[in-house]
Amino acid sequence: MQFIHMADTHLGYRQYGLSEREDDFLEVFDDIIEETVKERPDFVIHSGDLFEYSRPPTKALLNAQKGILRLKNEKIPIYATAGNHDIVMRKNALPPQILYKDFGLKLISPKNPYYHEGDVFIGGAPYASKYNSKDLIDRLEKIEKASQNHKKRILVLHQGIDLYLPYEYEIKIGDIPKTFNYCAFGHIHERIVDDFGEGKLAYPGSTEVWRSNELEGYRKNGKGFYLVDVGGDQPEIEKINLKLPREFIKENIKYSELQEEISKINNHIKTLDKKPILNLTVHGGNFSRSEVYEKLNKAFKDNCLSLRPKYLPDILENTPNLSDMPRDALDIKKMIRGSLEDFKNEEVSELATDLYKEMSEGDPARATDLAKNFYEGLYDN
Ligand SMILES: [Mn+2]
Repeated sequence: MQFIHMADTHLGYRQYGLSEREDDFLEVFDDIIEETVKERPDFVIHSGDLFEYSRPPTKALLNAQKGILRLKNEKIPIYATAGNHDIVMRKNALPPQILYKDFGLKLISPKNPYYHEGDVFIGGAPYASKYNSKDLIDRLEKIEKASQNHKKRILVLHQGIDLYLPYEYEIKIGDIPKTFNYCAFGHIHERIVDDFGEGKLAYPGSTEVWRSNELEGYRKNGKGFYLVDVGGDQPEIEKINLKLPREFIKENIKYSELQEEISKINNHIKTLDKKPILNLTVHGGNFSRSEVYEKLNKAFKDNCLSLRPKYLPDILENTPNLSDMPRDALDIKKMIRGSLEDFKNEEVSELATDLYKEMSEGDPARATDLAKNFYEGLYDN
């Protein structure tokens, strides 16, 4: 009994506002579907964040439809639950996955919390925020009960766990039932496989580089999905890596070696099929940003998709180092929560911290989406 476990495909994400990046995410999804058809698993599990937005662009919807229809034609069932990106802060809102019901997708939702695939039990819930974790824990109890008489039991969730995300979790590891053979998680974009309870707990990670801070994990552990065999006593998990369509080049360059490094990178770019994304940090020496920018732009404007330079001249190195300060001293989220205390509305303070996160280090378009969804949710209720 084999299945494919994937998550966090984020279809419709237009990274850096580039349509090429939107296409990269779609291409990776196509590749996963191709691989799936080759592997011929008994079924597929998608643990949430199929889409980047709760109202995805048509192109992303069509791409997902094409893939899911392909699985249907190959008689490979797919089970999916909604992640925080698929359904944003709207109680009882329907995630876009529901569109594919007639194309064979089985949505794991509060209405249909579990299914049976042969003698395998597949149960779970959509993403719940930290403030709804009590509801989630109640749900988990019921799902665990329903699973009891099945030989093999799979739990599908899209949540951050305190063990892996000590600052941004929604659920504690102790609150997850321990009697499942395989806990198929989504949400954390790194790959994680751990022993847990009677079986394994796994995050397959995102399928593309969604934020540039995922690069290190990608280089170390690859990106892709898991092929899981639950036939034996313990699940066997095979990590399947994909070749991503586009390279990210991330380099730290000493100002004194700028010319040399530019020609090295240019030589490397000549070997690539697609224009890469360049994350370059120039450091050391006293240089002007505009001078360095001119040089980089001249060297790379025609052969890279996006040039994202950072500058760290020596002069900055004398200013106090923020990372030396105690973490609490600069906990902006805590400060936002503190200043919103009078509202006594945790959803408002969650909205504020999410907006802060997206607007400072994330995606302004997503911030707009969050705000829109929040207000529409208010009017709906
Ligand atoms: Mn995600």
